[in-house]
Amino acid sequence: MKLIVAIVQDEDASRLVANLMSEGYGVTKLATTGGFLKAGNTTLLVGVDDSRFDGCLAIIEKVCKSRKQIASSPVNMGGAAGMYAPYPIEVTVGGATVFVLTVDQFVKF
Ligand code: 2BA
Repeated sequence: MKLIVAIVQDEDASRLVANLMSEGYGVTKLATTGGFLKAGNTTLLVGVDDSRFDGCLAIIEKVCKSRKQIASSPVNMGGAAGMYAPYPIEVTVGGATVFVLTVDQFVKF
């Protein structure tokens, strides 16, 4: 069994959960925040049997789209006090960042 930890964009989260649930996957949805953009994203936990692992990844790949976003990066303007000005940069946020963990044990009480 595997535990899939998938960080996805909020815009894709509801459709992804609906697609996974309709295919019989169990899903836990967490509201999370990206460290770089400091914007909300969604982390899904999906426990899957090995035989259904590829199918789960295929759904994540199909539903989640990469998008460009503008981030404000502080730029040092110099000076003794260290003045910073926001400088917009474009970043491409991936469709999904996926970690796969092997599950040693799975119990429900
Ligand atoms: P954020 O940390 O908010 O990052 C959003 C996007 O900003 C990233 O997209 C990447 O394109 C860009 N980015 C991140 N750090 C950067 C940096 N130091 N310099 C320039 N650009 C940077 P993704 O790579 O697709 O990541 C999307 C979200 O997935 C991340 O949101 C974070 O929440 C999560 N994530 C990505 N890699 C991770 C990792 N190794 N461990 C834990 N979470 C991760």
